[in-house]
Amino acid sequence: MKRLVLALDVYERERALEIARETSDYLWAIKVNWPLILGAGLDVIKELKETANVPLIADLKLADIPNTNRLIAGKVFEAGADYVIVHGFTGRDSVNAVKELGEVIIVVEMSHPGAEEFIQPVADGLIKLANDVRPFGVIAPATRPERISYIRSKLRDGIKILTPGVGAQGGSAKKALEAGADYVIVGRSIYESKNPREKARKFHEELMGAI
Ligand code: FNU
Repeated sequence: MKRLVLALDVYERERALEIARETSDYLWAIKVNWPLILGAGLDVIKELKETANVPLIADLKLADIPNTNRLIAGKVFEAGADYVIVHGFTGRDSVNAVKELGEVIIVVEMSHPGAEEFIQPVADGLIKLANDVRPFGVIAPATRPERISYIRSKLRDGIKILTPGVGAQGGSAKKALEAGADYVIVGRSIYESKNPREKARKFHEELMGAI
């Protein structure tokens, strides 16, 4: 089973397609975020899917009123995204507006230091929201594996945990998986390396050996 998600945060279409082609053997999915969508346009989603033949996650972290979330998500699913990442703090109507159109992943706790300021204190409420809404998955921080374990202990069975923060942000892929994550998201450690394919292979093997 593949558990690696490539966070493809480059601006250029050609570079994105090349890295996707090189690494796809080791990926469960590719995640695109605003940098690539703004740099290469929404059509890059379909091109990446054709090139890499893996699911595509659109990390837009939608955080708007239901109508605006729906308008944005509609375009992104239509462009070929299989999953859209949404913030949960806007409330269940905003999240459900996206879920009516396709699979969602809800941010429960972010990986950067500032997440301790406002998001971590409300993580329990966001876990409850996820348990009610039943998304495909939630985001939890690889930078704090103990928080992955906590979130896993409260999360309804079947909801996946996807975890960013490995490598460049200091987290360990193996520890994140041992703590209860299902998929590990890695960006800079792969796409900034001299040999992205080899780096992706190493992460894949680390993840295969972890549990
Ligand atoms: P890398 N990301 C994150 N932390 O890093 N979606 C979160 O809490 C979160 C995210 C994304 O550090 C980030 O935007 F909810 O280069 C980037 O696309 O490995 C990727 O995960 C991490 O990239």
